[in-house]
Amino acid sequence: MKRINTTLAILTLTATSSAFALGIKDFAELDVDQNGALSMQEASADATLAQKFKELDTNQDGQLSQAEYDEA
Ligand SMILES: [Ca+2]
Repeated sequence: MKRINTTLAILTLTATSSAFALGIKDFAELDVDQNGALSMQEASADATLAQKFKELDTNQDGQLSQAEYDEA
């Protein structure tokens, strides 16, 4: 039940982000290994996100955190 609530919270957040407006896939959907960050390989499942990856990776660790993704 807790997991379902967390999922709903994530979906709600995603629905209000501009990433949603841009038509970028959900963070949770892109995070295939569910480690809480998107690798370039995971991000490349979405063409728009892949294009913005370097710009969004503000700490340049080669991964997009949820916070970095939310800046899309
Ligand atoms: Ca990941």
